[in-house]
Amino acid sequence: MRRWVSFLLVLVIGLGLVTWVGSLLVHRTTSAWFEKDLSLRAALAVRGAAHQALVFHWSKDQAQELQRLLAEITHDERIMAAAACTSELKPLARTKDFPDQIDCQALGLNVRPAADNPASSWTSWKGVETLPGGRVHVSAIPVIDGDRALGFVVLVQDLSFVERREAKMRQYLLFAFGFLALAASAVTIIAARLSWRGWMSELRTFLRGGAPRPEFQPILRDVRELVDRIVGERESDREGGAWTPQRLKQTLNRYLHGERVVVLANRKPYIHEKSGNGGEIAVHHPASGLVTALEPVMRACSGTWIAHGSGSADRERSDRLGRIRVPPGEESYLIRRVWLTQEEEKGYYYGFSNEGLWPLCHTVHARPVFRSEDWKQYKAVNQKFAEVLCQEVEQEDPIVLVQDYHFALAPQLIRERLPRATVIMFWHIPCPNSQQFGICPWRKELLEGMLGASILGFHTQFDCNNFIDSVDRFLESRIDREQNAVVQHGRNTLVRPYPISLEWPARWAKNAPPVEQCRAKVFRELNLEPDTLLGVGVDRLDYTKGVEERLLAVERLLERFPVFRGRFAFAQLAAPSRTAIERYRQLNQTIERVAARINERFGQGNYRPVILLRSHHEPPTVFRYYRAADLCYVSSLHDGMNLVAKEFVAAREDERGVLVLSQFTGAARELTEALIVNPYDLDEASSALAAALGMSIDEQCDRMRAMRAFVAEFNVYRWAGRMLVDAARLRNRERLTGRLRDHVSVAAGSP
Ligand code: ADQ
Repeated sequence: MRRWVSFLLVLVIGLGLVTWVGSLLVHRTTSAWFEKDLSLRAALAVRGAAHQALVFHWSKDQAQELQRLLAEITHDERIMAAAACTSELKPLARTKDFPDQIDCQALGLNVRPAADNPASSWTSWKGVETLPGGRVHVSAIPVIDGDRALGFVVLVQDLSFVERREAKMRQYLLFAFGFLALAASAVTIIAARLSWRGWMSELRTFLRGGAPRPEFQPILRDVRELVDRIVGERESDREGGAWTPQRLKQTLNRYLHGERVVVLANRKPYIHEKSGNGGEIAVHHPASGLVTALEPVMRACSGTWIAHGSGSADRERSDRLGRIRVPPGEESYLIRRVWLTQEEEKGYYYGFSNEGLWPLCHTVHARPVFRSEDWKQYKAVNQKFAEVLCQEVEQEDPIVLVQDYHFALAPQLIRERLPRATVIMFWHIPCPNSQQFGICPWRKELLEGMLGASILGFHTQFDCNNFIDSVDRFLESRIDREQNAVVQHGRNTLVRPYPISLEWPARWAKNAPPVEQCRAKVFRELNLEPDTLLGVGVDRLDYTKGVEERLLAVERLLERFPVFRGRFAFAQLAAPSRTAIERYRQLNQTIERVAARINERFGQGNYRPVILLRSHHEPPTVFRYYRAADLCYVSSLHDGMNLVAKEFVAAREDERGVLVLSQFTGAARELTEALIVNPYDLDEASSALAAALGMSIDEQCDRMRAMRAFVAEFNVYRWAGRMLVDAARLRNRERLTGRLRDHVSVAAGSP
């Protein structure tokens, strides 16, 4: 509709302009024509048939006869009046209605250059005069008898007919232009309709398998990709219903013949730590989104998880090769721990990974630090892990899942040792744009390392596009935009979005006590009044998670809405993280300072608005807090996905509680029923907190139900299943191509 209105507007303006210019031109041209025409008529009237008689009566000074002659001349319908003036510029005769304003003296000066000039120098004169009755055309024509000038005749002609004719012509012109413009528009619309139809039928032909025209290639590629993806997803979902551990196992059996999966990650799901003085050994589950997502997948798939043995009791609890079966009591898969020296850990983990790549990939205005010593360790550790992985696999073409930015070089290193391996690399954090990526001095090596993978997964299409742009900018390779793949050294790497999620139902929610009990226990632990409204935040203490902004939003809420003072408390579960890095230590202090200030401003008696619980909490505790809360605020400044948001949703079987979620998380694209905020905008964030605290139970239920349905369907088994099915298709294709290549070389070698 808007397009039509704009089209009509442009049409009308264009038409107006053309008409205006046209009528100006018409006016000028027709005026010139008509004036010329009138002058000729006047000359003809005086010099034609009446000329002899004029000269005769003039020379005899017969004024009455002259008047009769002049009256005869005015019989011409356009000549209104006529007069005769002597050579001394005096009136001699005139018709009845000759206007008084026109006098012989004034006109004569134009006709007779000087009093004593010869007759040959007398000239005709013409002009337009404006009289009370309208504009008239005046001609003064000399009357010459041999070499004697007798005087001149003045003819006054009506100009109104010129204006009438001009107006008529303007009307015709307008009509003609209007008609032309409408005809042109109609032709354009018909042409556009026809080409749209042609385009659609081309598209249909192509989608049914026909050959596309080259100019349609780019759009057809997008359409085909979208259709393929939707159809693929629908089919695989329809085939097996909901994604469960059983279905993931079946998928592995069906597509990958039950092959074992090998995971390479920095973290592992079970860390053995010696506790305090007693020296007892406890098992910890690390605060890590990667582990949260991948552990249920490994329980479903079996296989080996290779990771850094970072726990103080990891060696004691592993065999000679660093292996241990987990989960305790279930023992469905194997963890292989890799031992790193302090120097390696410092350079590879704290240095290059977390002071270099982590800030490089997150747009949070933290400066990345790149040291060549760290890079050396990063390369060496990637090499070490790749070697361990090759020891762990039992066949030439294993399925390997390389996890995250700690191992950007590993896919290539694995490929060099096991050329037939199917390597899936998943990047858990955002992928920066090419400009930002270009900051890294070893950008080419990183990209080449990642391209060793067969499939490269990111959370969103946006991240995939950023990666492909960086490859395009920094490497000599071919981008196959139709397949969303990078082709290098004759090998394809598919670049695909696989938004990560949680196991469903979440194990920790399933095993948790009822919501009321959780709430009661948390309220007891925190010493809260029964009518307190409770908010929670759960994070590793990392500057990308926006914990400081979150506390400031709580402060702003209490400033703007005094009704919540004394009633609203915010519990922040903050697991210390990467404390060997200065930036993280600073963050710890800042959070402590801000929390103390807010508590001083708004606290009274036992009431503290901010409750900082700065330690690692095991999943049952984390889930207890989710279930006890009225709201959960996730305020990341930039986050690949953010599983805390999904965990909160998974924890709320009672369909209560409100999620306030930063727009800068991958999760915000999926959990659209959350209250989505810009965490930098404290007014907006505090308004959302207030809205969450005042939200009706019905609305809470509606929103929570929709989000739970989404996370249930798009769970982590689906995430892994889709990647593994894509990997299986790729393996199959590669096997067939390999077989074909073997046939060709055998045939070429045969006599
Ligand atoms: P993370 O940065 O670790 O993950 P996130 O996805 O939010 O972030 O996962 C954090 C996990 O740690 C959650 O399971 C949470 O329960 C747990 N956790 C947080 N604080 C805790 C605490 N104080 N005590 C105990 N446990 C705590 C990275 C990316 C994310 C991406 C994941 C998965 O940065 O964007 O979602 O990988 O791909």
